[in-house]
Amino acid sequence: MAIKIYFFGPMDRSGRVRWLLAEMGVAYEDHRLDYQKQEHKSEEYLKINPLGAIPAIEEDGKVLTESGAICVYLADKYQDKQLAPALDSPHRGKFMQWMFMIPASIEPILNDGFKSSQLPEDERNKAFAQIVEKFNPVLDMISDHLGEQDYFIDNKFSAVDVMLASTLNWANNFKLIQDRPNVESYLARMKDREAAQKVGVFLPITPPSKDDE
Ligand SMILES: N[C@@H](CCC(=O)N[C@@H](CS)C(=O)NCC(=O)O)C(=O)O
Repeated sequence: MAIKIYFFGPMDRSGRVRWLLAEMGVAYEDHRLDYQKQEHKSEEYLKINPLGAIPAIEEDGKVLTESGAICVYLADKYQDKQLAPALDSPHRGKFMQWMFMIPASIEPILNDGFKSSQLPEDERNKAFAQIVEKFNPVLDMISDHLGEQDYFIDNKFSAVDVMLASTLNWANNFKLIQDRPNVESYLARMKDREAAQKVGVFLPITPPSKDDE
């Protein structure tokens, strides 16, 4: 039975899961929720994810939530596609660090960016300056780790690239990536990937709705 993916639109966090599966050539079935109608808060969907968030996947009656955990699970499940270092690889530790760090420590900063964009101008500028201050060490860390590699972990395309590029794209929309040529060209390379384009993960962000299809 194909993996079922709950999502709003191509560019939300479910895009990572759909992109990863497209990279691996694994079939999946989309189950689109209408954000405007708040279908993710419906009684039916809250049985899938009590937090009322996407993505969630359903496979053989089992549900998984959290984009990072889903991507680790899938990359490990389809080990032959080599999108995660093996358990005994010297690169496994760093792979896990970034798969956790992106949603747990980096995205909360960007969520603050989203909230601050809705404030009145003077408060917005102040809040944004704080976000830049918090985000710059993250960018330094990313830029230093990446160096001149094409891909983030062991210079091989992996699930970290899927997670990281979608987060960097979000940061880029807030114009948070400045003067980092290696990070900018990395993001451009990820956007060029056929599977990413097929899934539409880097389409311009618009309020998610059923009409996006
Ligand atoms: N840490 C979660 C975050 C999930 C999340 O916040 N998803 C957003 C869409 S990208 C959502 O469902 N928001 C709906 C809401 O919070 O009402 C993950 O990485 O999966």
